Amino acid sequence: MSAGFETRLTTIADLVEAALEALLSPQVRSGEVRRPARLLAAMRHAALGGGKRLRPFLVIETAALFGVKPETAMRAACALEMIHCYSLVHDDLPAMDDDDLRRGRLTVHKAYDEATAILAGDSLLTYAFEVMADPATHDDPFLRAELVRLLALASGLGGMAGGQALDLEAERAETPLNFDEILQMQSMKTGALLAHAVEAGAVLGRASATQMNHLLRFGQKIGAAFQVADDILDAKSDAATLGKRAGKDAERNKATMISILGMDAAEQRRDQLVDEAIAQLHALDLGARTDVLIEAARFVAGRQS
Ligand code: GRG
Repeated sequence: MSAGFETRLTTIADLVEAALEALLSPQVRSGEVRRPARLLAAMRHAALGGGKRLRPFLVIETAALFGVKPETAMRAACALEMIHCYSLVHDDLPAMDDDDLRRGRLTVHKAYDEATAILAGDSLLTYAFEVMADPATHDDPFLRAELVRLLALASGLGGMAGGQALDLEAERAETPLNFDEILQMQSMKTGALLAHAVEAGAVLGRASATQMNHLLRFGQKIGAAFQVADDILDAKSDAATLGKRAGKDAERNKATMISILGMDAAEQRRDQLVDEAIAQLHALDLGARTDVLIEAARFVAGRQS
């Protein structure tokens, strides 16, 4: 990772943190009756003070390809990050992955309680859509409606939540998923939100249909690379480095890219996906403007946590 890329990632993460902090302040907003303190504290635990902020980074940097300023893309970026944080809270619940550690801290249901964690996830999910739909996000109502529609598609039945359902079903099934089924499940569970990040940036930048096509494929490829990298980290790393439990897939005898392909081929596949992602950026023909997204693709694959 170049020093320039690292600085940009940190700068944007700090801006996202500040924007989320403002959205999750105790200040009651117009249309709200009250912000219940314990629920708000649980939402803040889930959304503030941790995470790489990869999805907001991709929204902001994709929009920047088209000259959109970070502050103009920030609310769409925060809405997506809130959906991501909600998914982590619910994924950690006893009914799902039953984890105690996330981002190096106690999971929300451990730090608070299960009912509060469910409600914190619900409230982050609904707040994300409120933020996206708000006129402050963009002055064009049609563009806002499109962002809302695409975020819903990425998060719901045919996207992240659906992918999580397929994953849970597979854990309880007698026959493990095959290669194509894993690909599909992962493209929904993890890939959909990452692809949405790039898609939302392209919508904000009013990308042409051809540009949108290349960027969407770029998003899908890095989503797939991210998940292979996640499987590799789960197998190779430890809780101290990851900030969450490691070795879960093997413990559960779960079918992953590694159980099917083996470690070496999984690493090759991850690198090939990164190359394919970068090829989509070259096809945009935007010169050095895409350099930061090229580095982002490499970062997704090479991350250590
Ligand atoms: C509960 C509806 C529902 C969905 C859960 C995304 C998901 C579906 C569960 C997360 C489980 C998981 C750990 C999947 C692996 C990929 C992933 C999303 C890792 C965490 O994302 P990072 O590395 O996390 O971007 P940070 O903490 O940096 O934001």
